[in-house]
Amino acid sequence: MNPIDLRSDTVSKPTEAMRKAMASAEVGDDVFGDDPTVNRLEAMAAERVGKEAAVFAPSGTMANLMAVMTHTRPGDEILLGDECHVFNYEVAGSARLCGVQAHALHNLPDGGLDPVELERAIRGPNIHTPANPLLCLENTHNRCGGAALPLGTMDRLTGIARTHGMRTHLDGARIFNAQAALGEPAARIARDCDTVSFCLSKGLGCPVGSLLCGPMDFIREARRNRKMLGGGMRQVGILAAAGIYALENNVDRMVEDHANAAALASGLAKLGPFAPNTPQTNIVVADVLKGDLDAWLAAFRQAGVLAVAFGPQRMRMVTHINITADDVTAALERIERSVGTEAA
Ligand code: TLP
Repeated sequence: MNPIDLRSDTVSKPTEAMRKAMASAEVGDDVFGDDPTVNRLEAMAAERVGKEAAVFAPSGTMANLMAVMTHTRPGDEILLGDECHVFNYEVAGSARLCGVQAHALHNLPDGGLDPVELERAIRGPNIHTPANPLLCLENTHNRCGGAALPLGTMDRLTGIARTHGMRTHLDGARIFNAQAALGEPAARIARDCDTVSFCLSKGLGCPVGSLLCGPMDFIREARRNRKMLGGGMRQVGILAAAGIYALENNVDRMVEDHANAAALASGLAKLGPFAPNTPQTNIVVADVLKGDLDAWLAAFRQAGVLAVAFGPQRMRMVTHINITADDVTAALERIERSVGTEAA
């Protein structure tokens, strides 16, 4: 029995058509700026999110790190949500490699921040305090169950940052899921963010890669920082070709992943031991009401469904390009059987 892999949208495998595009990619040494396919992807990415320029990065983690490094100086303090990826899952790279302190504000369940709390956190000029050059937001918000932050929230928070002379970086790892959920173009969602990163290797279905997008001079500096971090890649058009293919073919289909996540959550809710969110996008998080999380994850695995722990009594399941509506039905049947066994 093939496991139905819902651990993340990062697990998706490139389709035949994507592999063909990769195999026939024209390449060159990208550190010299010579890779025509990378150049095309970067131009396309910048255009899709409404920014002047873009730089290809090996991962979302490095794209965010390059953003923080380029926006700040050692000793600065960045403001972000306490549930965001930069704060929780990037091995404190911004502290270690950029020398910045993170001030984490309480994330609201919709992925946003309380504007009053944000205003209060921004420090005025004082001989004792660090400077606050940067606010980081995340849309869609992974740990907030794939919440798509509405435009009103984006505009309000970026407006506060701007008023205080701060810049905003958007971790838009899944910004095209936000686009699909909100019915607003990614460029509008990121409009008032100075920079935005997004991942090719999640809902877009590519094997590797992320883009950091922003003003031309910022991206020039970010490219230097990428080199310093060891992220200067050579004949990487082979990966950029996957990104171009995905931006052309895999964006509009994301609504299917969202419908599949909704079906998965409503099926799970009927089984009893789990309290799932009502997913807006492709991420289902479910609280375990009965029994032990690790025992459930093991039982799911045994039944042929892969999920991950996402908190002490919380699991996460993510739909993606390799998961069909039939897979969701099959996953629910398998889970239902394991619930029966656990109950017995
Ligand atoms: N998220 C991964 C894990 O690291 C948790 C996942 O399975 O969801 N920003 C956001 C919002 C992300 O969710 C991720 C990956 C990243 C950045 C980092 O991307 P990569 O994995 O390419 O470094």
